[in-house]
Amino acid sequence: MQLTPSQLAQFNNDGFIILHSFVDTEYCDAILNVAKEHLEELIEPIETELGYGSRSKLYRTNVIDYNSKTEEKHVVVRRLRQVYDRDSLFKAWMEEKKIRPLLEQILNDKVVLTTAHHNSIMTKMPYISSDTGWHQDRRYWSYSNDNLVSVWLALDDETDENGVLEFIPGSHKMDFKVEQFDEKEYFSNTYEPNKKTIATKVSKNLTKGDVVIFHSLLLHRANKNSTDKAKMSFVYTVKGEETKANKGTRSAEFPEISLEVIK
Ligand SMILES: O=C(O)CCC(=O)C(=O)O
Repeated sequence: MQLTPSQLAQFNNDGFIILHSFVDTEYCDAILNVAKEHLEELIEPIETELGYGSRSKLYRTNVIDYNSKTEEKHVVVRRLRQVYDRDSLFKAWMEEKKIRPLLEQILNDKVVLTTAHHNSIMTKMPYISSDTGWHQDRRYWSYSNDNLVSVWLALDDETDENGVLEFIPGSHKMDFKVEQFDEKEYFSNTYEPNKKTIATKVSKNLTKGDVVIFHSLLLHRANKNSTDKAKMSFVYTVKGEETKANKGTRSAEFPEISLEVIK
């Protein structure tokens, strides 16, 4: 399976592409079942809702032995981290061959899994989760260039009510100034000059099994979850082989997995 020239042009133009019904329901359910066990047992490393919102830029860039233990008594999980090593099912999805040719096309390079950053099951718990502000995934990562994309799998339907993803098409190619971002590098929605850009956002409802591939510089956000059921999504990041993690940063402290070329 390959992207058509017009799909590839769409990715290059918009910074994201949605592959509808890419993964079947049974596979999503199997991943969900394992993820739910890890959530019930609170298997570390876990990032909590509090940790997700309150950590400094320095922490997010440098700390590698993160876990939730010291943070709070009643843990509200925001993501299960380091999922590649948690279960063969998670590993299998991250190494799935069907998506590889598309990633090769998009990266125009050999595909390498990064386990340092998005290597997670994102969870948005009912009612108590927060909005996710406008951000670029790349902001806390440290690489020689920006040729990285995140692969988002909707393990269940994602709607306005439970935390729909929103994107600003083309923002991966825009030049931004430091003052357009707040101290945690969220793209400020109160800064007047940003409002015109934010007005171009698109909201993308997802159905269980849909996959979104998006550029590491693409501005995106998500609503909080106002339903009584957790929103769960699997997200991992790949880079081109030519893209190198900068030494001495978190990006360089976790293994990378080079994936065999599949045409
Ligand atoms: O809140 C969400 O579901 C989106 C999370 C996200 O984009 C991120 O953590 O990078």
